[in-house]
Order: sequence, then C-alpha cells, then structure tokens
Amino acid sequence: MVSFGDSEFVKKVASVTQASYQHGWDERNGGNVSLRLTDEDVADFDDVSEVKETLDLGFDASALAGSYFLVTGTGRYFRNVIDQPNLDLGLVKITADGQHADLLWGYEDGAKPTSEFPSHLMSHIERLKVDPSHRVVMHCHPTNVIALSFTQDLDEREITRLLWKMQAESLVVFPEGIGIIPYMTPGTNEIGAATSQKMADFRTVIWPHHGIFGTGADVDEAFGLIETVEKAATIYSQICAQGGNIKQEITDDQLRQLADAFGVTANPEYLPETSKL
Ligand code: 2HA
Ligand code: ZN
Repeated sequence: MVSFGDSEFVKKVASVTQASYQHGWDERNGGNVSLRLTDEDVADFDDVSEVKETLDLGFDASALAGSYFLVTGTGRYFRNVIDQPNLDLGLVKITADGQHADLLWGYEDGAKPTSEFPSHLMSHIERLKVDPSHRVVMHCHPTNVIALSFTQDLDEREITRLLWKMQAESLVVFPEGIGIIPYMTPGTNEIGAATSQKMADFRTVIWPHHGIFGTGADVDEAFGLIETVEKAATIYSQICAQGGNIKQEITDDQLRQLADAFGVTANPEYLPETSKL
C-alpha cells in the first residue's frame, strides 16, 4: 500500500514546520501552513479516497472547488509535526459547492484545519489569479518582523525600502515589496479578506504585532521568502542594538543595479526607475 503519510508532500511540510520552529517563529501553537495539491498529486496513494469527515468552511471557496490542501491542524504545535504528521496534518478536498472541505487523510486524533484556514484559502484564491503555479501559504511569528511593526510606521513603501536596504538579497527575493494590513483579530474572515486583497500585489503580507504570511510555488519558496524578510528585519534590530547610527547604506542607485544584475523588476512605486536629479 502506498500511504500518503509517506509522501514527499507530508515530509516537506513536516520539515518546514520543524525549521520554522527551530528559528523561534512558532511558540506553542503559533503558525500554520497549507500546500495545494491536485488530483494528479494524490492519484497514486491508496489511503486518500474515503471521506472521513466533512468540515464547514464558513465562506465561499468555490474558486478552489476540487483542490486538495495539506494543512496544519488548529491548536497543533509546529514543534511536534515532524514526529506525528498523521495527527497534526490533514489532507482536505474543497467540495464542489465551495462551502465545505472533505477530510481524506490525517487529523487522526480529531484535529481540524488551522483557525487561519479561511485566510489561507482566500490568499490561495488571490495568488492563483496572478500566478497559476502558486501552491503554498505559510504563516508564522518571526520575532524581528513583529518588532518592526511596533517601531515603524505601518507604511508598505517605507518598510519595504527599509528591508531592501538591509542586505543585497532583499530586493532580489521580494522585488514587488511587502504588503501590510492594519492590526486585526486573527482567525476571522475579515483578516482573511484584508490579507488576500494584498495578495493581488504581494507574496508577503505582514500582520502587525502578530506575524507574517508568505506564499510561493513550493514550500521552499514560501519559507525562503519569510526567512529573507526576517533576516533583513534582524539586521535592522542589530543596527538598533549597535546604537542605530547608520554610517553608510545601500543607495537607490545600487538597488537599481541589483535589479538589473539579477533581472528582477523592483516595484516602481517604491524604487523609481531613474534617480531623481
Ligand atoms: O495557528 O498563529 O494566527 C495559530 C496562529 C494564529
Ligand atoms: Zn499567528
């Protein structure tokens, strides 16, 4: 028997939850991940054809009808997923009416999808409109990004430019910049709607005083995006810890040279194409 529990999908999600936990971004049950799968992806497994339970989604996900999601369970600890993926992860399929999800594998001791599943699904819907290869939404609580949301104006342009200038890698990894929503109550459809609206333009969205959402075509891309944003925020924290006196910086011209060298297009609202004379 070919079990879904032995699949690369489960291994990859379990390894990324472990990596995120080890970075210190997932205290207790903080964080959640969802990976979109297709009929083709699940076709070879013998233990995903029976519906174990049908869950109410609480909003219209009909744009994702027929899609599968491997998703972390509500209240579950990232720290534990690697040892008990069959308890902490579930494979669900969005029903034809878009109102429910059928549980096909996992959550063996009765878990349900993350409380942020509406935010994930709404974000999947928006990312898929702009990128058909999109598959992953990841949420976690990176310390320095959260700290930044207390000390900086919650201005997308300002925070993007600050993070771009913290290391040469930033602009190359997130040339479109970073979205920011106002502080909102987690786990609600409202925060899901606000996050997904940003996902039309950005792959990364900061939740002030809470954490971050990162997306990508695969688990590595979504995680790498969050890692790079958090690294930039950490450098900023260290600069402040060293007294905050910046003697030299990456200039706008150097950012433009970076974009040219790596063949990326920087968001023109955040980095004008030519220097202002
Ligand atoms: O999964 O991180 O935002 C727990 C959370 C809620
Ligand atoms: Zn959270």
